[in-house]
Amino acid sequence: MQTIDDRISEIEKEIRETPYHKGTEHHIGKLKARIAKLKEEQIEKFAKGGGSGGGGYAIRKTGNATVVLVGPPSVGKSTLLNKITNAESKVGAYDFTTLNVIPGMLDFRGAKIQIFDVPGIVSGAASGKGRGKEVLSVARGADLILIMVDVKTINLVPAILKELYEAGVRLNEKKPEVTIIKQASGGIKVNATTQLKISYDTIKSLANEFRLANAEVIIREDITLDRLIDAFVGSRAYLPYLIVINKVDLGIPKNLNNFLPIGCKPVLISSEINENLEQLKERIWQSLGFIRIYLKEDDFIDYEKPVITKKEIDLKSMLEEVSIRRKETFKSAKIYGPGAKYPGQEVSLTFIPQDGTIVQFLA
Ligand SMILES: Nc1nc2c(ncn2[C@@H]2O[C@H](COP(=O)(O)OP(=O)(O)OP(=O)(O)O)[C@@H](O)[C@H]2O)c(=O)[nH]1
Ligand SMILES: [Mg+2]
Repeated sequence: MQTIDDRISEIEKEIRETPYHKGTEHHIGKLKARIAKLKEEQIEKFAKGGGSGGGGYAIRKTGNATVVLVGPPSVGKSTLLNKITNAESKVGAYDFTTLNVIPGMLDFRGAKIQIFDVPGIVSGAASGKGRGKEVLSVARGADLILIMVDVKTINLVPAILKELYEAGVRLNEKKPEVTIIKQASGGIKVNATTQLKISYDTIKSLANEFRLANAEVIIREDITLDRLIDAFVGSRAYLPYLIVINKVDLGIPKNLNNFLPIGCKPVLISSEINENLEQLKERIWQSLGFIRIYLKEDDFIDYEKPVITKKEIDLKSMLEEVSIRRKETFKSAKIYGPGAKYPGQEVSLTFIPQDGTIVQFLA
């Protein structure tokens, strides 16, 4: 029987053999959409914990955020987890020491950051090599991905990025500016706020491929075929990431940037000799976009237990996330410290605080 992988390879071959131009764009779009659907089918099996390969990992997420360590075997993922969290994950000088998801909790600046140590991944992970699919489905549920290699395996970064992409993870990419509204009749209507490179026919055949006969598709960017397919698939994970290079105690290679995405600033560490681990925690914090808010009640400011929230979140949304008494009654706030024009400035709940802002809610 033909497996999903066979079907994918067949369609990929057809794409390679079809020249890309305006006249073939909708056909290529259709083929790419088919691949996207098949891959999604594969990954979803694992995300649901089903599938034939032993099923996915059912891990409970707790804390303010979840970070997943993705990398090849033996780069020191477990060693790092043991150093910066309360976990004890087995460390070994051989590949695939870790066979399961091992959670650890990093306490940093009042935030509880859950870190998952997972089995190493190799090329082909997304199509099922090793524990690849399970690992990648855990990665999809993360808030931040740490791509971890060591000084000897930096050349594997592009392959890991590719595996994550294949698994539906979009790193440092904005969600496509597309809204799809299903309708009862009227066919496929496209409403673009900007000039589009791709044709109406292509958009229509993509929609049909995703079983949409009647819908309004609103597009607010000059979208590529791949991003439009992502919008139709709908379940892509748009995540921030950091590249971590371990074992710098063995020396730092000179050609490091050849293998890294342009503009990426890797974190160079040595888990074994505790080099730069504080800087790594700082970068994790920054990448998660966390800030601390200190609550003030009467004259008491709780510096011990800040509220951990994210940049660009207003006081109203922040309140929804925390458990404070009488929060429904709050109508405004007085603010002090960073972000306040003067101590005790009165603001509405649409105010966006900064890291360190002291907030006294007023009923
Ligand atoms: N020199 C050096 N060795 C390290 C460092 N960190 C880890 N190691 C060694 O690298 C080997 C692999 O470490 P692990 O932490 O088990 O690696 P892993 O990435 O979890 O490996 P898998 O679970 O097999 O995927 C062990 O022998 C560690 O002692 C480091 O900073 N420097
Ligand atoms: Mg390990």
